[in-house]
Amino acid sequence: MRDLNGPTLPRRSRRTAALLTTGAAVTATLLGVSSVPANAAPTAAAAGRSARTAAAPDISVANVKAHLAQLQSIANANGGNRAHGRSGYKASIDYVKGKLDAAGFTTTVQQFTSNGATGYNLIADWPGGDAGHVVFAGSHLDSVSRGAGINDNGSGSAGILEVALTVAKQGYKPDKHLRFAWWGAEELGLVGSQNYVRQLPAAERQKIDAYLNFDMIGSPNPGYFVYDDDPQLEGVFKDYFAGKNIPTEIETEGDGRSDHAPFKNAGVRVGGLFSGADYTKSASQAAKWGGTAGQPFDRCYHSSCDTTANINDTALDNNSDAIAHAVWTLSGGSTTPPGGGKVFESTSALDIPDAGAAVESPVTVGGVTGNAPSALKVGVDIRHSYRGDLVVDLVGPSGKTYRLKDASSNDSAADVVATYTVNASGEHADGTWKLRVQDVAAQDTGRINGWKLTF
Ligand code: DTR
Ligand code: ZN
Ligand code: ZN
Repeated sequence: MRDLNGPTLPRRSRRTAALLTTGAAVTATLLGVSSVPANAAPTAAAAGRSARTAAAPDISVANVKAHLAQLQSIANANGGNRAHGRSGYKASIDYVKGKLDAAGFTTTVQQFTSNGATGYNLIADWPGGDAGHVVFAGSHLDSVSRGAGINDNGSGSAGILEVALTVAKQGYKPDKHLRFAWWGAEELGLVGSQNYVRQLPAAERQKIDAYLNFDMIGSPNPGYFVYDDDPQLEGVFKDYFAGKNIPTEIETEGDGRSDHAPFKNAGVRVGGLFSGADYTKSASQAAKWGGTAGQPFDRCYHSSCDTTANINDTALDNNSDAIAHAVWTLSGGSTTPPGGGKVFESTSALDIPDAGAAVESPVTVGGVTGNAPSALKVGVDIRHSYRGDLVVDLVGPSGKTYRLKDASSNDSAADVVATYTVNASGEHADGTWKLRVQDVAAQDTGRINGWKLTF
């Protein structure tokens, strides 16, 4: 380790261990580099990586609330609501779709007509998994015309959106196929979900192992209600909450009152969560859940005060995490990275001009689903007589630059042979990545021997 307080030596004679630059998004470790055959093609991951069923990750309630803030802004900019047939609803669909498209989902917008207005369902499929077994999570995205509908049902919509985006960020590889949906015109009578189920061929319907519905999951005076339509699905949620010491009750007021009904009527197993609407919280419920007895679970139900202020963050957080638990548990997947550990590398040597312009060595990635992982490994092999002269960056397919190593005037050691870990989850994995190296000081020269990306 370089002695930070050591004597300042003349530049040429200093031989100090270097501190590799680490940053928030990048960490580095020094590793030997195995020799690689010239022009190696992308090599598959080491055979036999065992997939293991992964525990669900925590869902960021801050991210869920950020989606709610976006939906509130949309309502504010569109006459105060996000109702069927109004501009605020289509803007809501566009927002959710944009996030999912960027994360690598396959999205479909299904149109229908109700009350003389065009309605929209948004369906998002996570590529991969057994198409014969679908785990399906849905929420209605429309509000009533009286207000922004942040708890009813921005909360459910934002919760499943963040679960879906977390699937992508984690590079989750489910054994079963994952599908998510945001329904239109639920408030007009489950119109969007009924339209979807009605047009679904029986063979496709039979592939749905479970439909999970989330309509109001952040009520300000919350209860923890679990749908009791299917004992196994009810158990998945009840076990989760039991593990968190959160008591639950079965949901008794909802039969037929939300988008799970068309699926249930078509013979699909359904489950879901609910934090309560206009019914009143009893004293015994307040004793176990907190909140206010004698008051509705959501006093702003179907009212103009159903805004971002009408959310209980703890309920939103707990329910979003419970959704992730159910999705991961029911789909039985693994956390193998989206690329399955695939390596893409360049073994082309490239000279680095002394005190000159940056050079770039490209690597093209293909066949990796979704976005790059939050722990993308970048292995570099740079030979140079004074590595303190070098600035090293990774450039993603989007053009975004990730700093791997800064120049350092007192790092006189030779060569940069290291593996960096970069949070590149904002990038599509497929595309051309570049290693950019610049020599910013005179008198020493070197070259890029090669570099590689491991997904
Ligand atoms: N019908 C839903 C709200 C609602 C009322 N009771 C339940 C029970 C289960 C799910 C949802 C609901 C709406 O207004 O959107
Ligand atoms: Zn409603
Ligand atoms: Zn609702």
